[in-house]
Amino acid sequence: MARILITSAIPYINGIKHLGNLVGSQLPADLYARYMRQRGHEVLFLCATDEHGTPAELAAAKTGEPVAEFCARMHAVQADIAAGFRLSFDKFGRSSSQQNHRLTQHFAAMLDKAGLISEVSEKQVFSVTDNRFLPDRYIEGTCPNCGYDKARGDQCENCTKQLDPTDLINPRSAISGSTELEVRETKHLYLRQSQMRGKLTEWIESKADWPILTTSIARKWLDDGDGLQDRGITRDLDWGVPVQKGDAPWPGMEGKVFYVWFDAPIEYIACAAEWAEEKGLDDAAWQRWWRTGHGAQDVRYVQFMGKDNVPFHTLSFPTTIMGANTIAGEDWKLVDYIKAFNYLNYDGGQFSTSQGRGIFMDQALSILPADYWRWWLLSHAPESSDAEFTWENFQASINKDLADVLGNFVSRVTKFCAAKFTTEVPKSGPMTEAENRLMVDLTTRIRAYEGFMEAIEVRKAAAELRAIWVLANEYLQATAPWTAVKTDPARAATIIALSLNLIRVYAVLSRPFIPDAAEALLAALHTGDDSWPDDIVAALTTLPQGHAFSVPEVTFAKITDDQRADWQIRFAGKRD
Ligand code: B3M
Ligand code: ZN
Repeated sequence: MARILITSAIPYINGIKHLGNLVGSQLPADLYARYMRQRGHEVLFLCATDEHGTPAELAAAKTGEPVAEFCARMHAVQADIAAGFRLSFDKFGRSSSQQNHRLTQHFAAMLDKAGLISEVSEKQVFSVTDNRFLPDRYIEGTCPNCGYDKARGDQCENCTKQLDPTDLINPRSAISGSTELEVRETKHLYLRQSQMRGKLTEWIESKADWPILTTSIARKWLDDGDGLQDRGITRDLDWGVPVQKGDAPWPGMEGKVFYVWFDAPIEYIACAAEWAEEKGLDDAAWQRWWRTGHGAQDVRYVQFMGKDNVPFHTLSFPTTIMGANTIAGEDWKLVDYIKAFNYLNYDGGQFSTSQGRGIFMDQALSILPADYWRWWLLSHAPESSDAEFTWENFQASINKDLADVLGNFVSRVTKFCAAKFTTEVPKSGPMTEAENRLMVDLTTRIRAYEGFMEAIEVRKAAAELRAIWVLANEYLQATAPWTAVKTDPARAATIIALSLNLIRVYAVLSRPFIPDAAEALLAALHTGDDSWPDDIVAALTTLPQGHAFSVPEVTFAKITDDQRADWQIRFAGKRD
């Protein structure tokens, strides 16, 4: 038994994620967590909301709520939707937690001790009326390029030109509208990532087994002269982790907070502490996952994320961890494997949160159960390249894989048994060539499935699972119990007894992908035996003769052309 720590990139608080976000981190992380738990490993699966930064402040300002209230409300909304998708987090934490405040301040102190932080003086826009420095996005004015009068200090939304606040004509504060702005000197902390180039390069080069997508992005930034620039890790915002050196104040940094990308990955650690607190456990309980001197030397730590998040996880966060470890002498766990994903596109374009384009998690659940989405998304995961969601493909995959292949097998076998025998597993007789071949094929494919799941080859695992389902239909086709029952009922009974057992095996194997359907099948079979089919012969005799079952309701309904057309129109435009 191994111990596996799994984290998914933590979603920003300021809105509901779309299906492209879901398939790029949380969903495959859940697949892996579920599989590893099922195989008897000890798993700690963590995710959280990413609650700091300008987007959170702006979103709260838009709804008129104090930012802390906005975050608390949106956290509950996101937690609810995550539960709806059956994401099996051991803890869904919050980057605004006290634990994260403390750890972020602690790491800053360690990095400072390690000489990896520098203080840099910068000129920045100060609003006299608001009595604060304004981040670029908080300054509005007229775009020098197109004349749009609501351009932001970082970019013009109208012509997309990237701007500096000082480019704006008639600049004003986005908070108060005041034009009483001055350019003042202010100090910020910078993380000296460039000092770690050697160590980071050596570390990435040692990861020969990582997905190419992950290492190629990391290498690109390491090789590029500017890629590993020192980064500002403080901001002039109210909402965030106050800049402190551990418990002590940081002179000159009063009123500033850490940059959201500095504290967000530290939340992976803080989340474990939140988990321990919720469970009433002590610090040792979470430190055994995170500190190599406290038990985490045996932990395998796997991260899941979209490709846009890779630089932060291969350069910045490792700088934080390595800095605290190798220079300041601590013992934090570095990631062992990073699984990154490409993008999922939507119907000829991109999913877009800012434009409300695509299907969002809450909308998805309002039209179909989680399993339908889980299956499609995971079986089309954007691993080796970007993937595309189309309604035609969605309809075709669901109807074929889930309804025709898996659902149809279940309903044929259970209904046939109820009609020709009883709702109990019939008596099994001698095996024939057909059964032997099925067992050999199942064994080969199940071992391949296990291999893909362990390697986190999501699409290949899904394809293998589908192939395993197909074997059952081929077996039924070849043995034709509906014919056999007329001449040789004992033979038909053998086929059906084996097939009923196969339904249990399928429920167990399919559970990481489609957990609700798997539960429903086990419930219909009146069994709590979810043991893994290590030995297929034994697995196919688990439900003995006389074991009662119920004919399940339709496991998967087909998506009709009318439904598809309706959804296609409904989700064509902008989300309101
Ligand atoms: N919140 C970006 C995102 O949601 C960011 C990830 C943080 S992971 C530490 O894609
Ligand atoms: Zn413009």
